[in-house]
Amino acid sequence: MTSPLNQTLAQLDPEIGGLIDREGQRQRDSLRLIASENYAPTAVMEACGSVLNNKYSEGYAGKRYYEGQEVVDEVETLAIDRLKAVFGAEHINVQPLSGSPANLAVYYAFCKPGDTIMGLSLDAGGHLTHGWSVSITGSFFNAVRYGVRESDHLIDYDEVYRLAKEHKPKLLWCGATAYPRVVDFSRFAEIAREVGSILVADIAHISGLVAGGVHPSPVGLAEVVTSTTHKSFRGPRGGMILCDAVHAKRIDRAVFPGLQGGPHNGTTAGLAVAAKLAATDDFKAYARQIVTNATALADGLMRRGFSLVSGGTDNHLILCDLTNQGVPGKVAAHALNRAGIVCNSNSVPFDKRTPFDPSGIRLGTPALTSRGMGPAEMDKVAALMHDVVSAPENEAVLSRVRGAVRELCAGFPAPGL
Ligand code: DSN
Repeated sequence: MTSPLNQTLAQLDPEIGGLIDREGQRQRDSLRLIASENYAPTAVMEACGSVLNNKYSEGYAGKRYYEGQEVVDEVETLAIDRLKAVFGAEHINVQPLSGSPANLAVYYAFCKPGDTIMGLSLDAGGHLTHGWSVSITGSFFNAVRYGVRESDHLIDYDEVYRLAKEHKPKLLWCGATAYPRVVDFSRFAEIAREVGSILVADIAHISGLVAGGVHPSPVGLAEVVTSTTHKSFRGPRGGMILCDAVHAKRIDRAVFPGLQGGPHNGTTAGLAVAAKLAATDDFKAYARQIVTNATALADGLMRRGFSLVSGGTDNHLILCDLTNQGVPGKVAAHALNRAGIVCNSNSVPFDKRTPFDPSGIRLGTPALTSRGMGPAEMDKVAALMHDVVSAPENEAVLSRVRGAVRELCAGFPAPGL
């Protein structure tokens, strides 16, 4: 009999194996519009689930605490070199376990508790770790928040300048999780330079677009850039920090030993694979298609009466304000999910509802684009979404849309599963 240590998942734990199969089926059969999700390529998944899982590697290549690092050092160095070539950064740390730990490491590198920092407010599209009150970053630091203009939902750079001049933050954060427009990194850099702040660009959502050349890069403008690696970049679940050479030591020390122990080496290998893919012309075409698809989806929704924050999109992301449809975001997101269209409810700027029961839904095209869908499919998706949001409690509509979603998905096999 095979030892339990050598049994497959299906043999040893059919309960968990079955749940993973079910999740695969869900990912195959649904239209995944969560803006931060994607389908990691097969080779990335393979690297993540490899023997590298078994190795501890505190430290950095050539300077580790445990023996047996000859392979891991090469893996980490390759990941860094490939990412440097993609992003043109002077220094890269690939060890942060995800986006929030990457951001926390930046705080740890440059700030003391009580220091003033500044970031985009969560309800205007920022991230928790940009100084929101319930995050450690909003309680350990004096967080000043800027927003978007009520008239056009765009970042008000004059307000950023005014607040930065008044508060002189140690860190000025730019970047967002729910901002459908291009971020003007040059303007942020000017402001940071003038007030003496370190500019940190969190490009978690758009790193694939930056790598593919369809969103301006903050590298060379922001002294520090953070990102997750699994969103539009289509790599493993992880994080990274890019920075000017002058900050390399501080950032590395903040990640390890400051904040983390051993890196997840399988993830590092997966990131190296994703970086290899990101350097190709195919990836550039993919990034362009993400934006083309988001524009097509936005147009299709607006033609059907949806109101979009800022009136459209420049990137991979769309924020719908459902107030005029009289359907709360959560009700819409739940009905859409039942019909096989998966997104998340989301606050919209100046939302009158609560963050847990907001007025909007957030959509993104990285995952559907990975399936090979194009503008024609985006229009079909917009039509199906309209059907559901117009009748979120009508079981017959939900069931009809569910069938149409299955049919659409069947024509565009999901990669990496
Ligand atoms: N959870 C991510 C998102 O969905 O945008 C941010 O960390």
